[in-house]
Amino acid sequence: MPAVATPDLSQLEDPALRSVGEKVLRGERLEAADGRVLYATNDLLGLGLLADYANQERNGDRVFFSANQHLNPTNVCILRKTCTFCSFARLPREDGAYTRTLEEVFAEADIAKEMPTREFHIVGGLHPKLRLSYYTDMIRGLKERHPDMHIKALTAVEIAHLARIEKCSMEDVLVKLREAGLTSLPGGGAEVFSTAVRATIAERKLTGQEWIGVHRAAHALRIPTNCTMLYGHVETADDRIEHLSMLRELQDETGGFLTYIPLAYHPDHNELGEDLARIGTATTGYEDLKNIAVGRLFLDNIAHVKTHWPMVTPFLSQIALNFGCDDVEGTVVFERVYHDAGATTEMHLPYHGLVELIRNAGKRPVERDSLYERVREEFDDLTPPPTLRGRGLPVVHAA
Ligand code: V47
Repeated sequence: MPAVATPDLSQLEDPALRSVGEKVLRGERLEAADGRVLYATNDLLGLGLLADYANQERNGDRVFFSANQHLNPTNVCILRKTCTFCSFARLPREDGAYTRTLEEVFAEADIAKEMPTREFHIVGGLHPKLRLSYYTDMIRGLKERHPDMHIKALTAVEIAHLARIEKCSMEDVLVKLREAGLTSLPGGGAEVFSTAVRATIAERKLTGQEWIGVHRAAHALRIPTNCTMLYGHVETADDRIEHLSMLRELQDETGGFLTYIPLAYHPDHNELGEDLARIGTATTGYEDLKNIAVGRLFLDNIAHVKTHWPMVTPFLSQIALNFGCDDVEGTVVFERVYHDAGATTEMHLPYHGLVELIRNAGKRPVERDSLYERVREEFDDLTPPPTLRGRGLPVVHAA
């Protein structure tokens, strides 16, 4: 890997950022006070310069992406009334509630046969009646139909819910899912770990410590997981730093996190957005880039930082590649969690569109699988696939 140019700290506008920058250049771990400086600075370009340096030291100009398809088997969730930030969940008899049969899930997943796809990303709600066997049968059925596919499925909250329903330990749930073919867990459900924040936005959800406990259990079983933070609602900079510190601590202990994904809160069609009078005003690009950069600098022990383009747009994700990010969410195909909350992005970014997005940012695209094994690095013979228009699939117009 070519040597990374050392940033000239004297050029940084914010003097406070310079002393944090010195630590970054020395490869020293940042403390909570440093995190406060990073969140407080208005020198966004200076912050980006430091995060880009930290990322390039690790990853050079390589940017990972995955060919994946999201599946959401149900939006029925017993936390519908108390997770006030969520627009996806429904009560069982509420308008718009749905629960797919396994055949319906398999039919939607079959789209993967017509596209380059290596991963199913499966998340839903806490359904009061769906048993563990629904999910193990689903994973088994998907693996039978798509033997090479990786399955990244069920957030920590869903795992804990299934353990409660089945009256067994979460380890038992994880082992059964793994036997069925599970590869890894997604990072959702973390929100912000602060008890005070959770009391406002997710009163009855797993506590932060419990979320950490599920991931610790998964890592002990050698099931790798992702981690997230939902920002841009009622949390303070200190809440964010506490959250990142808890993720970093678990990673020191287990090494089981693959990637960190900051998730931008979308305020439409949920109670929290109404309370905050924030309808139609999602986070700003400034906040989005800041959260990417701080994540890269603070989480010195997590290999990857991913930008979730359906939330922040493919355009901002492209810029994020110069603000500390080395990983872009995949082709997705169907996205319901953010689109129910007012996201205006397309749902599907075609494979060649992702490659171009990364290349046009001056970076080197690398297709990866769920475990970050490289599966393709040469794209010179890549030709755009036939148009999907008229096939009932969303189409991306620009990248
Ligand atoms: O846990 C819910 C968030 C998450 C809203 O692991 C909202 O690779 C914004 O975790 N506005 C689920 N966010 C999605 C998720 C994820 C996404 C992409 C990749 C990975 C991965 C994981 O979505 C939830 C919650 O934090 N969410 N409602 C909302 N209104």
